[in-house]
Amino acid sequence: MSESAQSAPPVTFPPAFLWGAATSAYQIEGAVREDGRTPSIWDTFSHTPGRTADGETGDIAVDHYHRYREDVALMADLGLNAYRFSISWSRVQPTGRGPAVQRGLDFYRRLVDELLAHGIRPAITLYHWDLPQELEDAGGWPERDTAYRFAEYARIVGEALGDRVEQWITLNEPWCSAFLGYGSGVHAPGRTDAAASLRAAHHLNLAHGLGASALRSVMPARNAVAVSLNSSVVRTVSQDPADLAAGQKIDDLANGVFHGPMLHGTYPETLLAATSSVTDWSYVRDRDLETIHQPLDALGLNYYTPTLVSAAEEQVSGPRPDGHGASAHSPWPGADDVAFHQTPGERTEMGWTIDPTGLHELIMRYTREAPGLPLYVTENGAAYDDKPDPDGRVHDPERIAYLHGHLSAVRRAITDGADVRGYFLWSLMDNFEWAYGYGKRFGAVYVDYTTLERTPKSSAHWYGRAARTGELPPLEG
Ligand code: IFM
Repeated sequence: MSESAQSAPPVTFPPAFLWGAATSAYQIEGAVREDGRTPSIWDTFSHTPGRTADGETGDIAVDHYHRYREDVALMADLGLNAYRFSISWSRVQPTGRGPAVQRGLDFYRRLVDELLAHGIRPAITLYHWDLPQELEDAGGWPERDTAYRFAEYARIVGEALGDRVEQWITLNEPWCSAFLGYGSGVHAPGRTDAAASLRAAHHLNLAHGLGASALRSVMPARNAVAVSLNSSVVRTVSQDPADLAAGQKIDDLANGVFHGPMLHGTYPETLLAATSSVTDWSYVRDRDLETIHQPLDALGLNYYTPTLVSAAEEQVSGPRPDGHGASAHSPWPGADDVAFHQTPGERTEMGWTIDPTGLHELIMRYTREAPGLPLYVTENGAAYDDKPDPDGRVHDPERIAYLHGHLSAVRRAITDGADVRGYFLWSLMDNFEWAYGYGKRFGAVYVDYTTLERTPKSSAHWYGRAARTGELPPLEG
């Protein structure tokens, strides 16, 4: 550890700050055929040969469906005061439409009650990528009807849990659903159609707007409705106009395509122009933008690493080192004239460069874009190749350093005037990292995938201490 980190003044947080951890249903629950649940697009995708590392699936995952009490107790022992989890849509509405399955809702009710009994504030994400397969069979997110189905589902969950859960997130990282799911195809449903990915983006936006009003129509007014965006911090290799234009294009495709309509009620003109060879946007109907532009109570920011681009010397299609998995198809429609570069610096096991300044930049950007809107870091964390010592303990000083750096960046942003109310570490425990399977460990809690035994890593103890004291403990020596 550097001397400056040792001797730096303590980093302290406001007393009401939320210290949470985040997970998502398909990544942790398992029990995929229990209590009426039907396949989601991730069940289908992960069971399709060649789609995930070693053909791994979320069939068992970390068996949270059966071990949720143990997992809540773990969080409480560590001292966390908030937990963000997602609902499996096909557990609640197996065909993606029509009446709810009570057993599915009951599971989440039990989980919420367990959290509340331990003094942990639940934050629900309604959609973390696991569309019911029947809705994909009917066209998926490129189809407008999927947005209406989402609103119906949002209403059902809001009615069931709105009396006991105050924090609600409509969508998690719609960029991944649209562009990795329908563009590059590295995520479910694995389609590779640039025009469909932009249609999907619009219907995800519409789903957010319709879902937010459906939630508000059935929930107490005190509840907060938000969305979690994986907004990119886009940097360019130079200030050359061609590189700046490349940066603008990626910023529009990563950020403006969602925050434009959600926060400002409009798609950026530069986005419409840049994608005009891919789509004519004729599926954006009158009043859609008004519907999407719902007042939000908070904004969730998910941050891992910045994105570095330049103008491409020649047109590039296919695989690029943009950190979003290998595919012959680009997740960036209309951006074949942009080149992606590896940001210099130390990297995590995902190959993602560690740069806490990006988190500060992101928070300050949204402080300007959406003045007065409370912000939460709804995901931030790192994968490392963690292994237990012979004594069974798991030491992960790199993750502690990562958390220290990023939480310090959050604190700097608060000092600089940002209204950041909480931080959710990704992730509570090791889990199914989508197309990477179980090979990438993001957890603060280690999971032995043979026995499913949970062991808090040293980062979990470090983070728990931060949560209990409101102050970052020193780095491990
Ligand atoms: O595991 C994912 C999560 O589901 C969404 N955000 C990024 C995480 C790490 O890749």
